[in-house]
Amino acid sequence: MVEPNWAYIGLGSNLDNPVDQLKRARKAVTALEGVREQGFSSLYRSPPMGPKNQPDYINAVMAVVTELPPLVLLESLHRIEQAHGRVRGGERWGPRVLDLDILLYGRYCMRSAQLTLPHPGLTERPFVLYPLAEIAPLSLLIPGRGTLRELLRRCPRQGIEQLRLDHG
Ligand code: ROI
Repeated sequence: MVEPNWAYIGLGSNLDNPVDQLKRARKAVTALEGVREQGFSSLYRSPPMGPKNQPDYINAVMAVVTELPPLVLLESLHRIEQAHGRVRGGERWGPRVLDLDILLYGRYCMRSAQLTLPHPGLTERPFVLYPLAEIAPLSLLIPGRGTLRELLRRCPRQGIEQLRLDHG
């Protein structure tokens, strides 16, 4: 266990009832020992980035405070993905039942085979930045990339649809 840190987790799914996948994943993350939920964005629908021959994605972002070190948190998220029937090692950028990514972990910067922080896709993905902006301050510093406000300015809100449904 380490000192509590803020972390932001990206959730995505485009198979097997994605809205339901994200609701169940939220519960599973909240139930982890050493993890407390601080916020959860709306759900967003967007066409697939990458190969187009797959269903639209549902995405959301979750804020937590955690005492788990980054790689331990990552392992816990992988276990949740597996419990949801995620099979790793499928087609690169192919469809998935559940994807849980650590987007940010405090001000940590790291690059290892298992984990890169901040998440390398964060800066240009509207389906990550706009939900993040719902639950994080615009002054949030993305280490090495500037503030959330600056990233939003460079990333048009394009192709994402905010779902108006109760996902509590
Ligand atoms: N595209 C969208 N819209 N949302 C995702 O979460 C997502 N995840 C992926 C790839 C295949 C890159 N495309 C995506 O892993």
